[in-house]
Amino acid sequence: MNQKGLTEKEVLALLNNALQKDTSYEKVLSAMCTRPHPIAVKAHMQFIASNMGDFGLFTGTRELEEKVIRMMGGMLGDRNACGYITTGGTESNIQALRTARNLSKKRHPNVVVPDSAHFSFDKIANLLGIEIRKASLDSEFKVEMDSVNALIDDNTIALVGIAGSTEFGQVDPIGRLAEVALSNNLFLHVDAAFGGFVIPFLDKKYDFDFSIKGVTSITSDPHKMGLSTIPAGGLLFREKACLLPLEIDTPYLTIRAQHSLTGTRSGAAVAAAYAVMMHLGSEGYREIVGRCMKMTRRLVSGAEEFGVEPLIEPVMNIVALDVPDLDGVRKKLRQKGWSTSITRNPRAMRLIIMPHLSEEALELFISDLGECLR
Ligand code: 0PR
Repeated sequence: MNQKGLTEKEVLALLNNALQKDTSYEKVLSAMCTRPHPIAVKAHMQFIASNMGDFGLFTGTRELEEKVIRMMGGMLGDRNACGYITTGGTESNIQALRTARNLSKKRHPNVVVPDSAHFSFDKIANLLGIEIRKASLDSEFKVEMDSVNALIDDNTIALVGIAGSTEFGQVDPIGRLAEVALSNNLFLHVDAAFGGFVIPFLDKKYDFDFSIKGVTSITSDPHKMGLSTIPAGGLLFREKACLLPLEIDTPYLTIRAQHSLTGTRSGAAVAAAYAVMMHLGSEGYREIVGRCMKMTRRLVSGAEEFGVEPLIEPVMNIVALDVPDLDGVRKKLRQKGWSTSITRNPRAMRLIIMPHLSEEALELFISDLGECLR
């Protein structure tokens, strides 16, 4: 650190230099985050000093958190669900399975997840000492129930289903997972980190939430399709009792106990999530999701004109394109400024049509893709 501080102008110039090196979202088709809604940014700034790690001091922000959880519960099939605003999908998944583990008291616990599960579950294996068993997928990249059943044994404590898988945007058969969970007395966690703010607003209906008996907990992230600021994840439980195994005593705080994984945590993210949800309402989200889906269909039809097919008909605003010479084409697209991603198995080009993408940018991408394929 310098002994003498710089002027505000000098510091802001340094920040600007750094920002120039960051990728602006215009040509990003690889991210599940997006530019936050302007009202979320305003709310974030307004609540920048509020710490939910000691929410006895910030009772107003705490009320907002309760309201966000109630709104999210309403979106996810149970107005009475409880939970809290986490730092994102990773923390929510960790905490859900930490609850499952603490409730079960098994000495060598295992959890059955779909092979399409996000890498946060590999972190969970390492952190929580839980064996993660990966069930195979069917031809549409949904988890295969025979494989799930074959992996369950006496040490299984939970099943995981994904509603909006990271690579394919696919929704697992949550209803069938719930039947198996109920008959084996297992915890069922649904990872809707991405899908939580998409599926409720699609024209086609998918059963994936608390309206299915047997779903114990859900991850759904305001900082993805919720258009809130980072870091805002959501963890919801059907039963209040599920929060208890996460609690530790906090004798020197203004609150008696804390159930979050982090200590100090952002009240700004809570206010941002509240503001954008109140401002958009379900009509606003439906419009945004509708636009993303329309653009997703346009991308598929554009790619098909070049003879490139999607691996599955997109369920949500995520497309996996079966592009020949994948690495070569992605490299050429990169040179044109496009950021794309991949699916692992099978390898394909993974594209996410987030709200930051304009119609003009999409048309440019389609024509650049055509050029790079030639
Ligand atoms: N569950 C699912 C289904 C996810 O897709 C993700 C993240 C998570 C959990 C973990 O969420 P957090 O990253 O909030 O902890 N999926 C994206 C991914 O890893 C996240 C992402 C976001 C990636 C922005 C890139 C990016 O630029 O691919």
